[in-house]
Amino acid sequence: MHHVAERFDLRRDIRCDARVLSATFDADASRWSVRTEDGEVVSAQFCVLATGVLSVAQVPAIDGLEDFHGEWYHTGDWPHEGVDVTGKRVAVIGTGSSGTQLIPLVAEQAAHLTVFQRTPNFCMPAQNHAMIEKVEREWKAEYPQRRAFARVSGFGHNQLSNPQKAMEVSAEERSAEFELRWQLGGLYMMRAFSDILVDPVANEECAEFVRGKIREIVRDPEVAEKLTPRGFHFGTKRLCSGTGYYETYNRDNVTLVDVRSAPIERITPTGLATTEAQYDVDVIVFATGFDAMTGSMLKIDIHGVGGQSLQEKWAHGPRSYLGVAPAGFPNLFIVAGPGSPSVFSNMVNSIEQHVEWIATLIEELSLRGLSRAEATENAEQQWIEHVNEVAERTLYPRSPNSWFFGANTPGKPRVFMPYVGGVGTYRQKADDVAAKDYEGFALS
Ligand code: NA7
Repeated sequence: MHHVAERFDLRRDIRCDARVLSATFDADASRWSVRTEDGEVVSAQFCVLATGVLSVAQVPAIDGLEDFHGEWYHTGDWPHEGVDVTGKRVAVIGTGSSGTQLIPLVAEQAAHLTVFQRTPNFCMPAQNHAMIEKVEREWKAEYPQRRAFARVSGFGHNQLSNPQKAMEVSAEERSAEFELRWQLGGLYMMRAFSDILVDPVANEECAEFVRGKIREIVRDPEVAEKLTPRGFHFGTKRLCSGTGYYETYNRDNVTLVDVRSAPIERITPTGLATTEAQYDVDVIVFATGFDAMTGSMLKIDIHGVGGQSLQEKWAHGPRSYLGVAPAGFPNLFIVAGPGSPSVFSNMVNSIEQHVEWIATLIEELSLRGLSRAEATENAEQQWIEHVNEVAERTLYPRSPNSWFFGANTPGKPRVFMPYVGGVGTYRQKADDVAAKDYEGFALS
């Protein structure tokens, strides 16, 4: 980043430590007025919200935290220095991606680790290891092809999808494919068969394979059972990927507490109290996730045409054309937000696509001597319907208890937010819009 900033002389255009409080559109001047916490006001023709989709850390409202005598942290707001849990009694709340990656490392250092689990999720082995020189050479030699493939792929990366359907092949072949994907690690399992996220029978086969792995790895059958995900489809809560996650529960210094059956009642000066027991700890780590996808944007007071606020417009869920441009908010663009592949893809790829697409639109306006682009209500509505229609073809709507739906944030409307039609398909649709003279936008 430093290299790029120097090389392209970008520093003069960057303000650091500038928290934006509001952005207001002035319809007469066709400009955005952006105000920072320091009171500075910047006038801009365009405003691009690149505020991130998993950037607003959420600490659950559990009574008593202010009275806790120990240290506490949120995984999404981790201090760069100064955290050392060596020899301490640690509580980790949450077993999503952050929890499953953090827990094995904390267990190695802590005197004792108590994990407070509400919903067990599926955790794949990350299979991280030191880079093998030959592999690195091969990958680098193929960078252009790999990048080109990723751009048109379903999820924006190079993980090959198996085109077969799960129940088309024999039980042995199915098992071999699942085993191969387990060995490859990370999120490869999602692409073991083409219908894993569509056919409940295929999905259950995959889920059962992973449940078998948990039973194999975790020595205490009761603990294994507690760790076993049930009641939602495999992959419909964001799949986790960690190193030695299930193995960690074989350690003597790790205890798993099921807070679904005995919820956390309060935080006490010395630890946590569930409805069943008190757990004294020195450190509490909240691995409890984020106000996902919309949180960072709705924290800014954004007003478009006629003074309408984004909060009002999105009161029942986020709305925008292509996930990029909310109608009623001219010259405002969103990078990798709801209604686009976003968290449902390799984020880097999706961010690049949006940045290039938005930059091209801005350039096009300037070349034509125009000053304003605004999505029409009609185009926005049709896009929302398309996003929902595509989601309906998958198993996601059947398991709405995830942050994809905003289910982890109290009071948030339950709407499935990402576009699951595929990264390549999305890119094509966005390019078609541009090729058809920005169909669905009013340019003026
Ligand atoms: P996630 O995936 O939202 O996981 C948060 C975890 O914290 C999850 O297990 C939650 O259980 C749990 N949680 C949240 N609130 C509570 C309370 N009040 N009590 C007990 N447990 C709670 O966040 P991550 O940071 O792990 O990952 C975010 C994304 O980053 C991830 O999906 C990847 O895309 C990368 P729940 O499942 O809600 O019952």
